[in-house]
Amino acid sequence: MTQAESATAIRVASVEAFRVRLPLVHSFQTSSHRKSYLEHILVRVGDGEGGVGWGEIASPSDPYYSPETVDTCWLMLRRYLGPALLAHTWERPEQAEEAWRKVRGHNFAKAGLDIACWDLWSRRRSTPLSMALGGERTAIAAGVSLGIEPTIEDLVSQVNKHVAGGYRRVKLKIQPGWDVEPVRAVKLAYPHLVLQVDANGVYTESDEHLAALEALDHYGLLLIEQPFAPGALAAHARLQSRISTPVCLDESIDDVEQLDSAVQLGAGRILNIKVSRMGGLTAAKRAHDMAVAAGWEVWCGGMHEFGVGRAANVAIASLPGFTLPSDVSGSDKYYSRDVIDPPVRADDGMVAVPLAEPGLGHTVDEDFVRELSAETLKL
Ligand code: OSB
Ligand code: MG
Repeated sequence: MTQAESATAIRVASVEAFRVRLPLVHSFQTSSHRKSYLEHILVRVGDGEGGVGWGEIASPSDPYYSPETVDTCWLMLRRYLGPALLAHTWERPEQAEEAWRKVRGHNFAKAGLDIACWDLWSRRRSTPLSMALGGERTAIAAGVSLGIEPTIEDLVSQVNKHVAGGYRRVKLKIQPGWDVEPVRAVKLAYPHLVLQVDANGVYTESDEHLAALEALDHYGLLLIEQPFAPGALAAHARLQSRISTPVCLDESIDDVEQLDSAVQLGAGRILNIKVSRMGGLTAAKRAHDMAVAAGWEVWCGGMHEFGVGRAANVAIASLPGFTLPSDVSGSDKYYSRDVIDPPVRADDGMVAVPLAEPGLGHTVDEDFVRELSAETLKL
């Protein structure tokens, strides 16, 4: 980088936010109810000189998968994070997060602003976001995450649909009572399918739960994701010492300090990096670098992102350490119409990295976003 380039100071002059609901093409079960639509926050930052960047806050509406919700993110954005960014001057997108350095937690809300700053910066430079981040891949291997279905037959038919759609690996959500049986049924139907499971932290070290987790060790799974509660690193380490399937952490890891503890304890061998959970692209890249240095494999997880967050996931997943298939499926797995044009597409299980366009590489359909917004905010 030349002296002149590195000296270009940026100050975000406007922050707008939109609470957007998109209907789901296939409803899914959460801890409390079946969801038929999702509400995320889209963030638009402007540099006051015609430059624009978009980000997405993909927090769920309820606090079962993340302590943050769309309501708490909206509040944090309006009250603290947006004003902090407006008061901050930065040159490189890695410096944007210094604006909210003093704010503890609230990674999902921070991630939305961080993505928008990366998009703004890379559009100003006419650089694809993937390249700005140091990405090397031209396409990402796409996997799907399949929820708990009413019956095993429903699950196998979901697997069938996505295998037929070309996806490279399948992740099954599990919970006590829905673990060995669905895995066995799917393995029987698709013996060569690359399969992994995700428990979202609902198992304990009870005899019954441990027996189920140990039984899963015999199905050749790629990984077992987050069997125990987020804070239970020691329990993950004990399980990892007893099974040969790699344990993968998701909810346990919000920052590099927690990742360092997990590595020291041997609490797993694989990290699910979510841009949202880590607090943005800069933080996700930091976690990627640390995990790779520690000999852990990483892959890119998702939070059912709309197009903006999905495009950011594609960009981060192009980094060299993302060696396992990501939860970055095509937009059409979740939404019949997305907020970006063109939508993210998986072709034969691969999502192309948009290397011919600057920033996120997709145009945000602003009219559609405004039309769908239940509430908007301008700072
Ligand atoms: O644990 O990975 C998870 C979605 C919401 C909350 C937690 C998780 C997920 C997913 C979705 O698995 C993956 C996707 O975006 O396709
Ligand atoms: Mg998970």
